Amino acid sequence: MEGALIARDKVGVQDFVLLDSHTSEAAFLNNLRKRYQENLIYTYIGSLLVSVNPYQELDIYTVTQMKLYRGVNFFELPPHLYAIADNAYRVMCSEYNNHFILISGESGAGKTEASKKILQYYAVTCPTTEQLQTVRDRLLLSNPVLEAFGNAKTLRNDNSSRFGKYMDIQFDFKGAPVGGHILSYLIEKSRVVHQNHGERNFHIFYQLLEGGDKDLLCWLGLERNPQKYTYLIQGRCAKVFSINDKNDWKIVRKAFSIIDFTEKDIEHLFGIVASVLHLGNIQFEEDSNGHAIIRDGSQIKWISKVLSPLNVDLAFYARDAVAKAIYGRTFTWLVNKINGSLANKDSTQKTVIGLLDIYGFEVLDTNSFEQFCINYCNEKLQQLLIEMTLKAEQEEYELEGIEWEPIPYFNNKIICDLVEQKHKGIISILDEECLRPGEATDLSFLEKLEEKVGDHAHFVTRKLADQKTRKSIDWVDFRLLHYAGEVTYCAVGFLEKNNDLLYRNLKEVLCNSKNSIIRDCFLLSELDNRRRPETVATQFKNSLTSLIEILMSKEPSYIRCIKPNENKEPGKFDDFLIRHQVKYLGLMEHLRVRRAGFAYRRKYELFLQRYKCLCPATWPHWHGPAAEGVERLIKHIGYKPEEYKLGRTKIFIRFPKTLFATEDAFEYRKHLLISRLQAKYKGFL
Ligand code: AOV
Ligand code: MG
Repeated sequence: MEGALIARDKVGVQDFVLLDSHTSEAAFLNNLRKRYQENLIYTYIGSLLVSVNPYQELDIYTVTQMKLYRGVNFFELPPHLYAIADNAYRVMCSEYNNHFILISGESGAGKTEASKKILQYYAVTCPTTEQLQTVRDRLLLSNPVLEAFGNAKTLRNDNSSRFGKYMDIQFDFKGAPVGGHILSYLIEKSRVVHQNHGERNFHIFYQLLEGGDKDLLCWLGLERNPQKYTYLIQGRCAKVFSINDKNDWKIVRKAFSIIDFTEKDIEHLFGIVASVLHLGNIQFEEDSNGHAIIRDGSQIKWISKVLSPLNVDLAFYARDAVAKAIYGRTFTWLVNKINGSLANKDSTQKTVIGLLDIYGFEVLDTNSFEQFCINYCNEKLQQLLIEMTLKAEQEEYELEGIEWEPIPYFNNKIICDLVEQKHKGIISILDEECLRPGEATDLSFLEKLEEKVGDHAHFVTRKLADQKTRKSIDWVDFRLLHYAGEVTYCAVGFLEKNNDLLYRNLKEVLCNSKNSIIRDCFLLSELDNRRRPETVATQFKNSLTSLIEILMSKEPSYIRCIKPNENKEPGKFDDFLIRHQVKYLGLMEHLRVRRAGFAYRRKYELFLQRYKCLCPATWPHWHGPAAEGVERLIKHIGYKPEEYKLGRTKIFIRFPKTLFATEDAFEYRKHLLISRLQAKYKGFL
């Protein structure tokens, strides 16, 4: 509070709610820019934190800083991730309830960094014992392992999360972190076999080649040069300036030993990574019957046998399907393995703080099924945020008996419905087409879309493009008007990726593998199961539905991350880009809701505690109920009836200027009291 007042002009206000001009977008951006230029990347909107990616190391994540925020009231220090983390933690400890911190924003905005910093904060500041050190280390080191296997360089972000992650940190009754559990969502396994220009495969491949010692590579039959591997060269950027694969490899190796992987596990895991690379190098040619045969017999031989009746195109397709299946399931195995090591075996009740860090909204040159899923996931989280913030606000007014006028906002439920509605939504239509093997194609899927959702306000295909947006659209594309902007999806591959089928005989081979991880991933019982497995999109939809349920049962905190420019450059505040994000993240609406009549609210006790020196009746002590004390106090300092409302437990102040005036009076009074004291004790000082 004080900080905000003193520094208001120089570095903007630290809470947008306190912007004294009206809540215009220009004023909002101005404040954000002012602060960003001073390297103040965090600003509040009430209790929500807005973060702008600094793209440089700032000196604000030290242990000293962590300790500073420990146990301190939310608004007493400059805005910080740590304040959000600490607040959730303190409420959890005192009210013994579960929390989650939702970190959202587009690709490259800083979500993963924020989630890691919060985890570090808990690791450093929470009470611990020697015994619990291992849990702490495992929690921390699960990150580099999952990032190695689940993150990759994309055009938007050099360390882009290609899977969604929700991590519960479990605390005992003393507030010590005693365990954890991770849920992962839909890893983008198509990246294993294909990367766009300027992008890489998952980090682990490069780490292994760059960092693995000679003996290991020799044992795996690998060469150090990534250029030798088909699966690593399509993006034409095996080396990335900002990534030190060799160093990261060391961290991952160390993490494995701490997370309790046996030498056998590690051996098998790298065996899998290597065999994916080998698979990618298998080339086929036609024999005299038009069947595929392997060009170079020295590569993995078994695949030749099981693929022999296929033609060359199908053989390549099957090869890639195996690589994707192996990698995707190994990733799930990895998450399970980490969960085993984080599991807390004792049955005493625990409370949790969940950290949600998913892949951000993304628009690429060509957007495929993966972007469709990622962007749908972001729609769902936006929807959750809208519901929970508005709901929470509404409930607060109701609870406090204050009249409430709803604020208009864009509700993206309409887009969520377009995607997920039973029978009518895009996923249902896609699933229906997947049920017509041999007949349906990506194009028939497009036609069905046009037929069934063609008149939806957020849907455009080529036929409809001219009427709706005038922007041209290719004949294999469809366009969705997402909350965060328009995205044109190329329908090619949607059916195949949604079906995600693997030839039965390939599965059989994998079920009988000598590699124990592969055997764990491909169970023989799967072969007996004649039921059609759920499609990828439906599985994803169901997992998101249960995620939302998990989150709705917990107390929320929100961090909204903003990407300042497209060039990953420090200090560059791209007005156009940021304005767009401020808009679609709904930050202005959030601010308006927050200020809906009442910009500021405080519990009677806290308000009285701070300002009691402004009224002779309450200073130095007020012995009655706090609410009555506040009433006396504000009467004395002359609040007009339209400036405030008294709720059941809190005072609600309508205009920031009222509060500023009170705050200024408080500062003046404080100085006066201090100088009086100084004068009185002059002789002693
Ligand atoms: P994301 O998680 O939001 O994107 P990251 O957290 O990976 O984005 O951030 C992208 C990059 O920005 C990082 O690798 C850092 O270089 C830089 N960065 C982000 N936050 C900070 C910070 N607080 N301090 C310094 N540098 C930072 V994605 O996962 O692509 O949606 O799928
Ligand atoms: Mg990320």
